[in-house]
Amino acid sequence: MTKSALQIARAAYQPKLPKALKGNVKAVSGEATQSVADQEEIKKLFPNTYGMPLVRFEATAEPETCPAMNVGVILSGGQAPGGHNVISGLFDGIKRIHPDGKLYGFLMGPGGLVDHKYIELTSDIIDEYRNTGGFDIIGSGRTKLEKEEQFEKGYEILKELGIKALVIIGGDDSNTNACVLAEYYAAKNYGVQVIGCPKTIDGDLKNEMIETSFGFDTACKTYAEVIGNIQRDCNSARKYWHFIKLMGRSASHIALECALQTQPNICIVSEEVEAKDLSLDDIVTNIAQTVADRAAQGNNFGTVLIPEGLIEFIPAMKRLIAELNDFLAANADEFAQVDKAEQRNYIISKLTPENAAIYASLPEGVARQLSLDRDPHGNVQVSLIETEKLLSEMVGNKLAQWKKEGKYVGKFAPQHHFFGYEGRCAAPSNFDADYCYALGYAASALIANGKTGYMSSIRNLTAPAEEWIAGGVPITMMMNMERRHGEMKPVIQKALVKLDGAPFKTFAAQREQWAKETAYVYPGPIQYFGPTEVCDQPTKTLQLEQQKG
Ligand code: FBP
Repeated sequence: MTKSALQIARAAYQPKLPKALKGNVKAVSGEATQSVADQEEIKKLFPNTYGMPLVRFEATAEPETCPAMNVGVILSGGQAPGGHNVISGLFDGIKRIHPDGKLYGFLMGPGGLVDHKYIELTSDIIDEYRNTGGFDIIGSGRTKLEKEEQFEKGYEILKELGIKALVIIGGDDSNTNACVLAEYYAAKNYGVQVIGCPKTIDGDLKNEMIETSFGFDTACKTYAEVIGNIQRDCNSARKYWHFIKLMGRSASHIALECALQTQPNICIVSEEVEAKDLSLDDIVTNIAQTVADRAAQGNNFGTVLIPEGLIEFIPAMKRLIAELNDFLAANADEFAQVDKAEQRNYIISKLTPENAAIYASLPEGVARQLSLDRDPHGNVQVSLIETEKLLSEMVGNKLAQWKKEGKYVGKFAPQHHFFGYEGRCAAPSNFDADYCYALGYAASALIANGKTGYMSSIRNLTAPAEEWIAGGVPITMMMNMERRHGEMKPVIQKALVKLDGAPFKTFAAQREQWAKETAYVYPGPIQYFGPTEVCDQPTKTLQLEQQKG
């Protein structure tokens, strides 16, 4: 395989580990935990894994006596930079505990466990993937592990391979499933532990104990580089308005982080749209006003960042989507029989009058996108909705109207972008390379200490890696009850942007200035070698949340 010069140099990078994981490790238990909400219901659903204590690792001089352990690993859901380092950290951790330990990778996501598709990950394979982006070492998939028969099929192969523990690297939904599986195996006394790892570029799997999900750092830096490049182009030619949609599912963390890094003219934050009960027309009017104000100063150019989940946060649209989600979950088969040309009318005839009216008023393309297949977790696939085009079209119409009324003089030429896949497999930044390696290493220590139903946790992330705190958090601690597929289910609470949090407040304090002036910042590409202030900085979000921004 031909490798780039960076790939070759990067293969030799040795990720930094927290002090506590550098030698022999001792697990120290903290206080018992409880779920963030709905304690009684969650406790009833997870009798074997509820209320376990937090675990923190400490360095010790005492020898560890864990025998060789066989471990299985699964990559679940969307790619996120650093996944290969979680696996290499896990591998190195298993081998440190006992050189005869083995790591098996289940192929193409959770489906590999159910279908018994796996490979043994040897040191030759692992060495090929150290510090690289992507999930291609074993592939990923979105099969949802939720049925007893899947758990049993999985157990068959785990037993056959003598696997003591399974590590599931995934987002909130996959870690919820990891917890359900841990509970199931514990209830059945199967002797298989299940450990989760917090993955997702979206940044929405975080809480008091999980400071950030891996991949967010690299993905945001990759998008911010390209947004910076667009802004420099924009400020050079001075003739385009760039509408840039950013991945992130429901949460706006990616858009907000990119805004903090690049200072665009406009950044929409879905969580604010919802809190202020803004309509689609309000959003369009706000953008058009900024375009008009800048045009009045002779600036017919600018940038608008749009989080991909925006549509779901416009309250009227949210009500419509919630009804559509429930309706399509309950009537999937009937809907599949409806002729494509008739689907729009069919949906209109089935919705409540308020939602039917909104659905009918949407441009054809957007209406169609809203009724497309859900992902296996029952979510609308927001990345398929072309909000950047919807908004620019509506802004263009409004400006044309204002022009007629003599309220606007200027030129409006939009360009559209969607950044998502461009960043999900980037070579992990030093931060993600170190963080992921430590997460994998900590997962091996959790397994050696007999833990199940825990998520690997590395904290104190704005300090140098040496001082990071390694441990584990019971997954039930992060859970609450939410409506999914029309039913109340225990799930890990999604972390949306907090409007009273430092990242949003810092943005809100400066955005008027960014709208009027051209205050662009050009972050440039991720640097892997060089001075620490260029190479090792965590995201602005993390720095501001920990008050170091
Ligand atoms: P995860 O929650 O699985 O990490 O998803 C990340 C993500 O990139 C989202 O930002 C995006 O909405 C979605 O995956 C796209 O899904 P797909 O990879 O199936 O196109």
